[in-house]
Amino acid sequence: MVPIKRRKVNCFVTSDSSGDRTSKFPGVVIFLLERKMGASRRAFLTRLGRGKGFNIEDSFSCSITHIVSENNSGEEVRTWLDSHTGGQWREGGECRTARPGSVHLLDMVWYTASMQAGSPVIILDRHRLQEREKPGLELAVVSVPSYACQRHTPLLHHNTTLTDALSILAENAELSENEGRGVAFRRAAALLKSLPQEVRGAEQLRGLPCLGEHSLRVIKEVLEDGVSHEVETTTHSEQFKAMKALTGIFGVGAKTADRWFREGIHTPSDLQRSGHTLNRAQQAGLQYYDELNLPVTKAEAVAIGQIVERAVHAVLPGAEITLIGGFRRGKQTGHDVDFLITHPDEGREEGLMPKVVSWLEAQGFLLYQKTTGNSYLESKEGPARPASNMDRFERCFSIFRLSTDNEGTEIQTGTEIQTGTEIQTGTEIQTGNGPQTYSPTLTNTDPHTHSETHPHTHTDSHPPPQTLVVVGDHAQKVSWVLGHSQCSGPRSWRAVRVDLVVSPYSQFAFALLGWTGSKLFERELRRWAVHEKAMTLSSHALYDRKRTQYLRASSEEEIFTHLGLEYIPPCDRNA
Ligand code: 8GT
Ligand code: MN
Repeated sequence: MVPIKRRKVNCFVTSDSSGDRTSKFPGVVIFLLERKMGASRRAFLTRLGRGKGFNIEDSFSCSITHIVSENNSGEEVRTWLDSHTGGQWREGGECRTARPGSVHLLDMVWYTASMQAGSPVIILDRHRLQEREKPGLELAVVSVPSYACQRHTPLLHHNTTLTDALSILAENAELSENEGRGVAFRRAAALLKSLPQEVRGAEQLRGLPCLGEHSLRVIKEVLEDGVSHEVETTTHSEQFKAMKALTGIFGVGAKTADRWFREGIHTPSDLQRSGHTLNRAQQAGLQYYDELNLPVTKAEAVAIGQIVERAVHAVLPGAEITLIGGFRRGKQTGHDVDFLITHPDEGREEGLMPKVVSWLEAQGFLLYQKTTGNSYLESKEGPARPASNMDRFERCFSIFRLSTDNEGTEIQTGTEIQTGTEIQTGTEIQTGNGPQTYSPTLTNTDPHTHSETHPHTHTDSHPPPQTLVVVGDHAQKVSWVLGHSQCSGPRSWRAVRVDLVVSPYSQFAFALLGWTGSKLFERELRRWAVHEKAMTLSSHALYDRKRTQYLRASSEEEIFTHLGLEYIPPCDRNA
């Protein structure tokens, strides 16, 4: 510990000494620390900065906002300042009390970048002075387990700049159908999301699993330069932009989008003009393109949950409905809403989906739906690996018509949807813009408007559609988006993608685990099961290949136990 000397030295001036020098950048008052820099280099850098209109002070004073040093750690600079200003530079010192706000302790890289830019650049993490590596940091890092399903991965984490960069490369690889490469980037990103602190230097990554050569290169580039050249090139590439836009159409996968791209189709409008024959899903995807690319809020998810609940209970009282997918992991928005439906009396759930769909269609809640039947059968050999990750539950891919109107008669269902994350209906839901009150209301809407916008699933014999209503800022945003879409004008409802899955009660825990995500977390669970436990995990069952038997479970916790894993709650599965 360096004793803090309560003395003023001649380089510390308490008055604002910057007043007599004009600056192009008010609010930025720089002090170059001579320590390790040397007097002549300091003089040169001072002249350079002043020549570009920067305010650079010769002595330290209360007006200093940016302290720049070279080859010093944060600790060294703080020690120097403590001993030369008697602690006055610190927040809480007299100096700072007179002029609140903390001083930026910066490395020379910030100064040289600002000189190059001709103005003070935004302070990035790599511009700040590095702290000396704390003992134990690497130890903590080395103990990070290598499977994402062994780690806690919260929604909010410390390394978003790095994970955003890696996610773009993952997305690009997936759009190019390079699955292996996509997974490698996703694993690297997932590892960074699970770290308890921000990564400031590549040396902190020593000994960490999941970081391949390519990912490491990108991470280092972002740490050093703030951006990655490859990520920049990707985001600006015509192909990436087109592939994103085209796969953003519901019903369009990477293969189809790539074929269209090669034909010169880059946007949904190009596709519309092309005269291509589209299947029913793609037609709906194109028709509701803007809305389906607008995030679904939690409030909207809850409102849809109420509709689903009414539909399910109308045809099978006692059935249980659970909100799954990203919303169960605590996400505030999603690209769709996923529900899992079951009934405690095994067998009662059979054939449920067509009845639920009929009810929803009759009430005018569906703009599109495609239902697939249950094709799962346990075999002696164990669950066969499906050709894709698709499971074989009774499932309905749909597009709901959710009212954003403010009028109507309020209804109370008095029941709750199970979410696992305790999202309750009828409660205040916090959004970025303050509390959003949910008042689901039942309204009759104009059947004419409806049949015009949806030619596929409705006939004139249907009664006027009814919709639940979402009230709040989002409703305005929807209207705005629609006002700029190909629709004839703003309207009082939006389209939302909804997935419904029906599971037999005995498979419910597996379905719940399999459908909660994230996709990478699920992939890692299955990889762990196969490679570490000689088991096969699916959304239907867990099969022990050594004991040649299925392992039953009635909760997610039991499945984690069978797999020899610590239980990870849904909010920590955001890998
Ligand atoms: P979102 O906010 O973008 O909607 O995020 P999400 O809810 O996490 O993603 P999603 O694409 O809606 O998928 C929800 C979960 O369901 C994911 O964990 C995904 O792995 C899983 N899932 C599918 N399709 C299938 C499937 O066919 N079978 C199983 N078992 N899981 C699936 O998306
Ligand atoms: Mn989802």
